[in-house]
Amino acid sequence: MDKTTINHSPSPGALASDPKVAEPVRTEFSWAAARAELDGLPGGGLNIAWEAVDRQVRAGRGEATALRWLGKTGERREFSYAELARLSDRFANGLERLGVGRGDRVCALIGRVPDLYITALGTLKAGAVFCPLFSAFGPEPVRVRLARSRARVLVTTTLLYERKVRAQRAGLPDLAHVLLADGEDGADVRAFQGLLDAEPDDRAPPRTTAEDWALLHFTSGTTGLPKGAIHVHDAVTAHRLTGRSILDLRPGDVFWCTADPGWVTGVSYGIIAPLTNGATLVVDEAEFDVRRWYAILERERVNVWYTAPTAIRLLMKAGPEPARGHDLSALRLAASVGEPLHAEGVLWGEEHLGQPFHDTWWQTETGAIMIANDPGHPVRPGSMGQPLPGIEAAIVRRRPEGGVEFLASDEEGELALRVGWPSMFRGYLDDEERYRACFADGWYLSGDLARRDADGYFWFVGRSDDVIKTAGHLIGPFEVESVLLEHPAVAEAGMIGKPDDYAGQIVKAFVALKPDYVASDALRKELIGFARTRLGPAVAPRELEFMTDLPKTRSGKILRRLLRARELGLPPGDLSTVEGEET
Ligand code: 6R9
Repeated sequence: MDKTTINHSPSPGALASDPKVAEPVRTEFSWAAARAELDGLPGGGLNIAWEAVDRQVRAGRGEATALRWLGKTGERREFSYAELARLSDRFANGLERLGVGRGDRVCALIGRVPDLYITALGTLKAGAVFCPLFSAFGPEPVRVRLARSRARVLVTTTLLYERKVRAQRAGLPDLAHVLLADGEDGADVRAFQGLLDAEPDDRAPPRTTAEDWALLHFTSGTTGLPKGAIHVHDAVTAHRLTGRSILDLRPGDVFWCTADPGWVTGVSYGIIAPLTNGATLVVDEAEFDVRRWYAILERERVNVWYTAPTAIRLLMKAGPEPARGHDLSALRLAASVGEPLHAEGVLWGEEHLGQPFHDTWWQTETGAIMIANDPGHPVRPGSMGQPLPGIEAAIVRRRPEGGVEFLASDEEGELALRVGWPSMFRGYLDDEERYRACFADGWYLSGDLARRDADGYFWFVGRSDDVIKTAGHLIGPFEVESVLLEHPAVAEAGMIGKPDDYAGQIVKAFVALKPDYVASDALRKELIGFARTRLGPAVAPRELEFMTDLPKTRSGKILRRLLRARELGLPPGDLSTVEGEET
């Protein structure tokens, strides 16, 4: 069967005619077999960075290009697997000399530049924990994450340090070392390059075990501060496998993942999956730009492309003209993640890029792709696809007395996964209670609402909580609302996701003012500006509306559900349930 064929009809009959589709092959799968395909460390144990680069060098692929970096202003730099192995060894040596090792957190607050990749791999080799911070975060999200992770090292640039960290350094007692990618040694900082230069090229193999902590990814929930999801080195088993089986990555492939490594996709699939599969990683330092993106796809002869619905919608908005005239014949597979991908986007890919987008579903907590339109089956446009081999997914309802109840085909409920895959998060840092609340009866409860059709395909319905996805970034209401509440004019603040044609949702805030303040356009602008300075443009509200009072429960909790209903012009619903809503 042609793997790019789109099955336009979601009727069971259309699939039943194809035995490969009706009977997904998942019986022969075992995680132990997937793990056995990895190299492992010479003395036993497992290490993500070793599997990503040293494994390729040992397999005779040291001269192959691991990383092809495209600078904002046209520079190009290539790093072979052997070079990345050497540079990450040096960084690991440097960390060791600074006394940083097993379990210590190393944060990176830096754009898409080669030093970021060296930092990630070197940190993992040193047995420390790599924690990426999105470089477009403002000072407040950066401070919260540095403090919560108890970071010992921060790799950043002079500009980002001056703007977002320096003034708060006194409040970060654990932060012993700040390494500047573009800076000199100074009173409270060091030059990243200087640290590398002082170290030898080689190093004994890492000594990590499969269950040692490797990655810390902050993610947001409805309440409270961001949660640090902990992943272990064994996650590489799932990264490598899904890179091959879902993204179809083969040695020598040119792969472009457009996600920023400040978020989970940019690490799992922007670093680990492609390198462990021997692909060449294309990294573009610049932000989204329609013409630039088509030019990259063509010029770099990208074989496999992993991007997101916001970008796909922006390409669609630009129309077919910019795509025309580009030779995209190298493109073998296009895939999408992070937000709902509608059928139109899938079909548009087929028509204008020559490949349909394969939707994939996963989360920070799952660490790797769990549900997908895999390359071996026709895409079912609009559906997230089917659970991967080794993954058991179900649609459930939480029973009030505890435990879960399984729902029938086509019923909407919470998407749940049976625990036990290697890239499952092992905890939320310092928050055992929130971690435990994610599980019931041996199932991980995702917080997403979905349904499964009679053929076993999953369809996204929405979120069961108040987090929002804007341009693919997951934002928690608490972080935004608490910053607004710091402004002297603000008495109450509530945040919702407002539907948007391109970003999926935008952050919209509702604000009630303190008695002495009067709502005005100038004050609205001031509040948005205040939030942007503190939170950064990716997180701050794009819209802000004044209200006399925000809807609240009897205990005083803001009812964002009613703010959403108001925004969409929907009836507020049954107020008796609202009154009882205390969670
Ligand atoms: C990888 C990543 C996770 C949330 C997830 C869901 C949404 C992800 C999706 C999707 C619809 C898809 N999401 N993939 N929604 N269709 N194919 O994005 O991780 O940032 O933790 O976000 O993103 O709501 O729960 P993360």
